[in-house]
Amino acid sequence: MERLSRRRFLKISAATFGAATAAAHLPDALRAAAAQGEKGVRTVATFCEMCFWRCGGIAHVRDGKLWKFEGNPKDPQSRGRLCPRGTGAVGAYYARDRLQKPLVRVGARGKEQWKAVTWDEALGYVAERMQKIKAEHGAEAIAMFNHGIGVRMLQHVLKSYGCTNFAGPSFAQCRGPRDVGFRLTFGEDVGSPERTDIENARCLVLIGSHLGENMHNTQVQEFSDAVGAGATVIVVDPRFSVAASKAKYWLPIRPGTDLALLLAWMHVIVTEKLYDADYVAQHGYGFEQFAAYVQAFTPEWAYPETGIEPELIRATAREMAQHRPATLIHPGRHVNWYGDDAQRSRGIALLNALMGSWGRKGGFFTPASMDVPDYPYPAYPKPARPKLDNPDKKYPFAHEALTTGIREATLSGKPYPIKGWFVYATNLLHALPNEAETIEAIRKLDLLVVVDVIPSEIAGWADVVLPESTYLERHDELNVEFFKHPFVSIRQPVIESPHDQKPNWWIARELAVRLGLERYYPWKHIEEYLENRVTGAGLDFAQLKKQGVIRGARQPVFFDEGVPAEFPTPSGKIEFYSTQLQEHGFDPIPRYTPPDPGPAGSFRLLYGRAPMHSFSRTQTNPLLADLMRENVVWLNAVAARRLGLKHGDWVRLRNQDGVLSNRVQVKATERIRPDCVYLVHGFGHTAKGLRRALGRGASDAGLITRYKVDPLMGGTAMSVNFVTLEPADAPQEA
Ligand SMILES: Nc1nc2c(c(=O)[nH]1)N[C@H]1C(S)=C(S)[C@@H](COP(=O)(O)OP(=O)(O)OC[C@H]3O[C@@H](n4cnc5c(=O)[nH]c(N)nc54)[C@H](O)[C@@H]3O)O[C@H]1N2
Ligand SMILES: Nc1nc2c(c(=O)[nH]1)N[C@H]1C(S)=C(S)[C@@H](COP(=O)(O)OP(=O)(O)OC[C@H]3O[C@@H](n4cnc5c(=O)[nH]c(N)nc54)[C@H](O)[C@@H]3O)O[C@H]1N2
Ligand code: SF4
Ligand SMILES: [Mo]
Repeated sequence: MERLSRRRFLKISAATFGAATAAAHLPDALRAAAAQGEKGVRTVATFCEMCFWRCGGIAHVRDGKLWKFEGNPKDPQSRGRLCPRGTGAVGAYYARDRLQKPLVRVGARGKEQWKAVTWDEALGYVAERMQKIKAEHGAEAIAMFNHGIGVRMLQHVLKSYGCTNFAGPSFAQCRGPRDVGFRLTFGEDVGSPERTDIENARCLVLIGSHLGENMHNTQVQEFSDAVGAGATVIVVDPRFSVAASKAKYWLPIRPGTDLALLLAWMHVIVTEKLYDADYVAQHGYGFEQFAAYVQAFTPEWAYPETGIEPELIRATAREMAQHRPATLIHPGRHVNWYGDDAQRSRGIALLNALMGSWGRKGGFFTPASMDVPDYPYPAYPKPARPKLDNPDKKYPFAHEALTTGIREATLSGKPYPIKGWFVYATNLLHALPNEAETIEAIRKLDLLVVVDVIPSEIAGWADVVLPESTYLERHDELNVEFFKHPFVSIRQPVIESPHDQKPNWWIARELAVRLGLERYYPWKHIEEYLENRVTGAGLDFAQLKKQGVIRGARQPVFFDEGVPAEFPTPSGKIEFYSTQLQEHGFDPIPRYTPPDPGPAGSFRLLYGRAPMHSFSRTQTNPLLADLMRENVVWLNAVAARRLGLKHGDWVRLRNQDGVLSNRVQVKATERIRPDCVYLVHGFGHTAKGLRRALGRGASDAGLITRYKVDPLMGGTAMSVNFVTLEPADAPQEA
């Protein structure tokens, strides 16, 4: 789950409105509307879940049929506009490849042979298996993998049951290293949504962050505002990304050498005294050691590493300094690349510190949230054993649970056995590196339950598959976001589920009843839960349901506006030199290690996003598949010629361990360096039920058999795989 943990927030009390009205339960209203043969247009305000940004939108139903989903102008994240994926919401509802009924496995695991059962049978079976695992191994032996806001409700039942091992790929496979690097430096995370003030930046530096392909909505809109206002954009990427096409400088860096560039930039800025000296003097700790350390890393030193000309390094460093403090070196989000990722992120944090951009307009703001009380649940039982994803704090700076740590423990049975996995909204076979390891871990289980909306690869390995209603068909936990503008938003059903799908809260509650945990459910319908929280905050529940979002008053978010400049690090300052790292035997100031060049004649495999798809979840969405049916492999045009390949030729990729991909077309282009190739993530599906996507494109995940683990925080770096290209036959035309 993309949540913030220990960040300082400006909590505000919401304005008090009139007493809330008891609401009609929308599902009943929907059923009534449908039964009467609904006519005309009806709208419902809710929020998107095509990714984790949670944009507010307005769904339109016309003559009883789901028609369209548009941005909600009241919502500060969507600002009235959705990204291409968000507008594809309707396709998630109409997709023919949806899970329709609960399924229980009949064949061998992974064979995708099922018996359709009733919810009562499915949940009864799950409850019985859970009780058995608890009796034999303890409740901690059931772990949960999860992603997205929907999981809160299922976590509640599992925590009530005594489970303690919960993890999502958003930490060890996504933003973890970045949040650790920034925490070590400023004492706080970057968070999600990121606390970046892109709209006011005068100079924006994007290191791999491919905004425009990475479609996180507010960031893309702010990026376009900043470009429109004449901000200088500097893009560092081995590939000429969409963002690079808007940039004044494109630095086509040799993959894996960004820390060398960062050190050289800091060298220029320190030796030419271009940094914000007052800010550094007032807030910095260990600057002298840092300044002495960066002396060695001249642009000439960095040149053979990065391939970036020394004069270009100098020019870009000076350009950054010219616009400070409104110079934002974007921290990125998916940063699990090479294994030194937390230290590279720390390098980015330090460069921002030199610019004085933390806490400043055009840099990083301090997010604010509405003060919405939790639901007054009874206390959870105390787990008998501690979490096992990071035993003995092997990764001392991991501040969230590690998915891959749970996988490892499942494989080894240590420090205690894990016998059950509950998987909610994460396709582990595409999300975790090394599929074979995941499958081996699954083989050790007594129970694998998957809650999904489509028959994904991970669902294919389940013992029980529970079909969830898509987000336009359900309520969810409230979205109390930490953002530049404090707000609360609500998800509510727009239309009934087309088959026997159920929402997460219903599944969780029904499971609780079967586990004898009713006492943890003082409410019967989620609206009671939501109303309790919303009215507890002094907000009008009816108004929230009508508008979809309630905004609080804008609060100070910058130091200049009165936010105290506090840094919850051990020194209470911005740590140019980290004694914490030193005490744990790590480099107190980031050290560069050159990346492994890989086998001769092979290309480093890089991957990223396409604007119209989210991970591995949207390829069966008819609307989004129409925009991009399969991925292609980006290959440098000169390298292609050398290999005798033309644009449009079909190839398969073979990785260093012999794994062969599905066939994919070559995109021969000058827009990528000759030492790497690039795939959009999420394609190359193998699950039989994903008829629209099956066998289309190549899976980056399948080729990521190797990964490097970040020693600070346990993140799994995945850009350490190499491929060669083999000619393949073109597919037969249908
Ligand atoms: N459309 C769409 N948007 C999304 C998502 C989605 O699924 N679909 N997912 C969202 C999520 S959860 C995340 S985490 C973000 C991820 O998006 P980002 O954080 O922006 O990016 P990454 O996926 O880390 O990086 C991909 C880019 O890094 C470049 N790159 C690869 N190796 C290197 C290198 O060594 N150095 C440098 N400087 N660049 C390199 C690639 O060429 C590519 O342009 O996207 C978010 N936005
Ligand atoms: N090889 C490779 N691995 C990666 C990445 C990469 O770029 N390449 N990116 C990494 C990053 S940044 C991230 S954040 C993670 C993302 O990892 P995941 O969040 O696991 O992403 P998805 O592949 O979209 O898998 C989501 C699953 O949830 C299901 N789902 C979608 N909506 C719902 C819903 O409403 N309810 C339920 N119950 N299920 C739903 C989808 O059908 C799908 O099976 O992956 C990481 N791993
Ligand atoms: S960024 Fe796009 S997909 Fe993500 S929540 Fe917003 S509209 Fe939906
Ligand atoms: Mo991510």
